[in-house]
Amino acid sequence: MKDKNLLLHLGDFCKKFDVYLQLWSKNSNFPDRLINSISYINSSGGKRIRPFIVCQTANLFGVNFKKSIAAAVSIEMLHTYSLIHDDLPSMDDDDLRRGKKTLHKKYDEATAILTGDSLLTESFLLLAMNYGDKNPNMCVNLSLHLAKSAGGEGLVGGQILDLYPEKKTFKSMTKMQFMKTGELISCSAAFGAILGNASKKDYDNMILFGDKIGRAFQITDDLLDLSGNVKVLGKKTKKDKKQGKLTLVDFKGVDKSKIIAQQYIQEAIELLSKYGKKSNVLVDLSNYIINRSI
Ligand code: GRG
Repeated sequence: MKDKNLLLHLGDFCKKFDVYLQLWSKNSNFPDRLINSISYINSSGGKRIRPFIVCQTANLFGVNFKKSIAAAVSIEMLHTYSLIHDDLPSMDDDDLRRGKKTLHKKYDEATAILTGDSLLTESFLLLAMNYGDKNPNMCVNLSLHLAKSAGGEGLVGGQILDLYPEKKTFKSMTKMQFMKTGELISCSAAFGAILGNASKKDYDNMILFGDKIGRAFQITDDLLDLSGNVKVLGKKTKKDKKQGKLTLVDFKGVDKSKIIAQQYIQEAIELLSKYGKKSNVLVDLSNYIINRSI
């Protein structure tokens, strides 16, 4: 029942959010081909979990949608770039994403690379344009956090380790997965604290909250890859096995992996308890992260 409420809430958010995403991820000075490729990828669906986390965590600190939306769009643009590049032939080589053709299949490889490059670059421009004048300190903090989560210590580093593992141990696998998936989810929660000028304690709390749900998100992703439905998921399944990639499930088994994900979510929910009723939506979102089928 709570999942149903959350999905209604998330659905309403997506409707409002997508208007800004379409508006801010491109402009009329871009070449038509780029405008079209960005429009295509933006309208291909996506759960919008990261921007939802930004706006909901910002709300904990009294920040409204109007002030948090640019940061939320910035994170989603960066996330979209990472999906486009991950699908490329030189990386995961996928032809299906969100139930539609991947960008390089719809257009070509060069267009897909450049569309990703544009979204990555413009995500930082968006932060500068929306927060730079009004609050330079906040803008620096948002940019710093996003750059660290997206660069060699985060997404890009995680992707390198995924393609070229240094070791095949449990520790290195979990580290790689957190860099690839967890860092940006944790950054989304940190954004809420930064936007709300939260105390250091609350900032650390949000990072930890994001860390826990990020880990649970990845485990659920691995479980869905194993047993999910291609039509529902909108992407190919059983890829980890085919590509010889190790996941938590290989080390712990399906049942134990589900228990571990559940434990992370329990710990995440405990971190929200100090915010009272204001955090109800985030509690529901945390539960949804492990119950989702897409
Ligand atoms: C290319 C720098 C670079 C990084 C790629 C995104 C990524 C790193 C890899 C994608 C592979 C993958 C399936 C990772 C698992 C977690 C993940 C990021 C899933 C996709 O996120 P969702 O489920 O996607 O939020 P939607 O489509 O809902 O936006």
